[in-house]
Amino acid sequence: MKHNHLTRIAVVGTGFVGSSYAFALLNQHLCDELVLIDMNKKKAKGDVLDLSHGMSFGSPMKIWAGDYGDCREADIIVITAGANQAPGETRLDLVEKNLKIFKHIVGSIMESGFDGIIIVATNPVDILSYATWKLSGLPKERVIGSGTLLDTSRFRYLLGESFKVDPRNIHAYIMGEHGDSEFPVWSHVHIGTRALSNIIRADDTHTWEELDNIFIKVRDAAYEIINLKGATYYAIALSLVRLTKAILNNEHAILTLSTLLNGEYGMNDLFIGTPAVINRNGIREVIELSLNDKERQSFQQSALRLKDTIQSFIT
Ligand code: 6V0
Repeated sequence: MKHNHLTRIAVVGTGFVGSSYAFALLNQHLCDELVLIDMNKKKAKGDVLDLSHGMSFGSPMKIWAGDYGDCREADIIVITAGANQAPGETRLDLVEKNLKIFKHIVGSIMESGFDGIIIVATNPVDILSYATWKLSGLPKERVIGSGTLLDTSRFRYLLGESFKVDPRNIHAYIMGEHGDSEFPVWSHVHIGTRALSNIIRADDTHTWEELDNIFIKVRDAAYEIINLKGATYYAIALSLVRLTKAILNNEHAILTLSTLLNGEYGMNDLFIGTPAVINRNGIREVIELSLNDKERQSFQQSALRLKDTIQSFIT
């Protein structure tokens, strides 16, 4: 990554998610330059005007509606372009449509001479992150899928509500596919400093049935929100800002992201959601949690589902 220059972020796809991310960036001084790229250039131009008019209240930055040539100088490119889930459609249903779009987008990004970090948010995010890694030829640590970052945040929020503790003091992870086969790592949940299993043993105000329902709410949250208002975008935008911050500030933060497994958890050649350490170079390392038998089985099933899709559509 380049140093001593203006920090540039490019967003490809300024729909609900891309424009919400741009808005959230404006509220935190994370970059000097923000380029919005969309095949619907009118939409990108409209967003640039609308965002720029709030600049005197947000953080100063240069924003413009650009094209792929502007990716060359970018530190981070966030891809949120593509079709989103229609009511009743699973994330995997989107594969074919979005793979086609990604061939064009990633090809154009790399033609610009881009040499930074790509963050992928478009669904199905694990499959499209793998495709981006293959299509770009970038090192694995510099292609990052948003993975189960949002699901983990939903999980922490709901656990926080249930235990009446600030979600930022809940340590809990959702792993696996960002989708129907994801799973909660109950064996590593800590409410503040106390292990969940100890709390349940000592206290009869919480039951496993209630906790299972919390996970079901997390897993099915996107369906619920899409049924209510057609799309989900604010929380994913904040998740992407959190990840951007961890990279640009060289935080070595632990976030649950979709990354290439290379022997970790006994798995190879797929992108899947796992806790990982993030710094200015991208993924520093995958954290291998010691999973119990049930969790290991869930992880394997989730991985198999992704592998099947990769084999059918990519290899
Ligand atoms: P949207 O509002 O339809 O925006 C998509 C944008 O992409 C539109 O502005 C299109 O014009 C643009 N676009 C389409 N094709 C191209 C192309 N070839 N080149 C450039 N731009 C193009 O969708 P929305 O913003 O709601 O969702 C975007 C993606 O994010 C979808 O795949 C969602 O499923 C996904 N999400 C991912 C989440 C996650 O946790 N990873 C969460 C929510 C949504």
